[in-house]
Amino acid sequence: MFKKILVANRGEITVRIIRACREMDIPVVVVYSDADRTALHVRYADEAYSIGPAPSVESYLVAERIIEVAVRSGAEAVHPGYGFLSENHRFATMCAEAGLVFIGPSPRAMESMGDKLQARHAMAAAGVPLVPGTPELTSAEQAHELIGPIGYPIVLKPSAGGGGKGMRVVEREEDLAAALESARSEALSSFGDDSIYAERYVLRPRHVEIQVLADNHGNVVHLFERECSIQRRHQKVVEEAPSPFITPDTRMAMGEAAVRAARSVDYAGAGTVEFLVDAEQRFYFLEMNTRLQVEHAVTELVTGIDLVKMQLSVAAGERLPFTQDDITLTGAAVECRIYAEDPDRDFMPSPGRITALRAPGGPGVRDDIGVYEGYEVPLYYDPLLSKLSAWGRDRDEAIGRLRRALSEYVIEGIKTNIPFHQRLLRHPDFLSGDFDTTFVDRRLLAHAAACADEELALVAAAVLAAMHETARSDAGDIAGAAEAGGGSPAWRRAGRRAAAEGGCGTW
Ligand code: MV4
Repeated sequence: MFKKILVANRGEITVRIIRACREMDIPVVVVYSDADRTALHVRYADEAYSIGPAPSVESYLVAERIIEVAVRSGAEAVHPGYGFLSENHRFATMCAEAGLVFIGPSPRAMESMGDKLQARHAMAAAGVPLVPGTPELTSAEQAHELIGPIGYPIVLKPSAGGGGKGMRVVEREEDLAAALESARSEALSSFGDDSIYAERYVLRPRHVEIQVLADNHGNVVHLFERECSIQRRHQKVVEEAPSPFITPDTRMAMGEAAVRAARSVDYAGAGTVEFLVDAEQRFYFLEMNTRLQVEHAVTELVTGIDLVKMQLSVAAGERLPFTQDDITLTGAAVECRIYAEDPDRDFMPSPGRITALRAPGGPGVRDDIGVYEGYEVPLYYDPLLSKLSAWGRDRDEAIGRLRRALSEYVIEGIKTNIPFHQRLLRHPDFLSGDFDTTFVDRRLLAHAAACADEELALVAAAVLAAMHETARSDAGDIAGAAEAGGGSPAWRRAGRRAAAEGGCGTW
């Protein structure tokens, strides 16, 4: 096993990786930017080195500087975490050239999955189901011809993209040429690559992803699925395992497809194969993430397998210690991402000092936190504070524990999205498992906005009623009337209506 490793990341994921290393007696080196001198990952590490100014392009994204620290500190391997350099095949190559093991798949596997057209090609050859789509679109005429047999709506995607960036839905043929033009120029400026392709647009899909794990001896297994449909503007907020939607047959078929996908690119390490699943449980390959994911904890909770330890041991050349038949799914786990953002202000980031902090505990609760009391959350990075997960014998127990844990969580000094989670975890459609990727924006937040409007209307009506009464009774100020108005007909009617309509304020 490695004698020392470097983690090229920050925040809660770096803390998570350090925990695995501690359990394996591996000393850990970390790097930090000027904004992260006092960060938790720096405090947890055995050694820490400054790598530059706060903006990540000048610190966490500077491959040369990170590799230099790794070599200088005597680390043998580099764990990239997620984000930053984690899916950059050039960084993986540079590590190898510096004599460091990159804890992840080969640069070739990363490159072929990083280019979405290349990935679709490889998946088709491996017999993994794909959404009907086109090769690269090179002109409007050729695009019209290729899309004809697929039919509308379609979605244009940049081949160099991923995670929904630069996607464009085209509803009608007459909009194609303009959409293609703008997709191309956005792709060029975002990714330095203007290749675009089209897929049939799947309506109200679920996002279900399969965790895979492979060693360098040809062994590939899957660790079942994570349901990730609870997301807002392409940002996941709640993930769970198993999916409440898919059947055991679909689960098995998706697991096998994911293993074929990984095998076809000689994958090694931990990876995730993302699928869209339609209402009829047909599933289609979307993309493969060649890194450890934010939401890996729910898989760990239902399988009992420590994914980070597995990453380290396969990177060190060891064989997987289990076969597919040894892997079982026990109970259910749900995770919510706790962000420093203000749900009342369109989820704007809410950086600042954490003046009080008490994390929950108790049966079935896991808190992967990256901050501490007194810490100042910087505005330069993703504002993820913690991932709170709960395990239960079944989904209801997991959700009950998560709600209970959220109610224990105290974070003061900054705004967090905890109130959003509390509302979500009581929503009837979430509880019944009846949701798709459009649920948060279309149902949950739309409903909350309507409630806010309704509440405002009720308050306005009540104030008007109170003013009216004040004027009539000549009994003093509005506040007095409003207070007395506990008994006034207008106030009572407003209150009764709000209660009877039930939708608002019940979750
Ligand atoms: C799609 C799709 C519908 N049809 N592709 C968004 C993220 C990126 N990985 C792919 N995405 C989508 N691709 C076809 N052919 C709908 C989405 C999509 C989505 C996917 C997963 C999770 C959330 C989503 C939210 C909106 C759209």
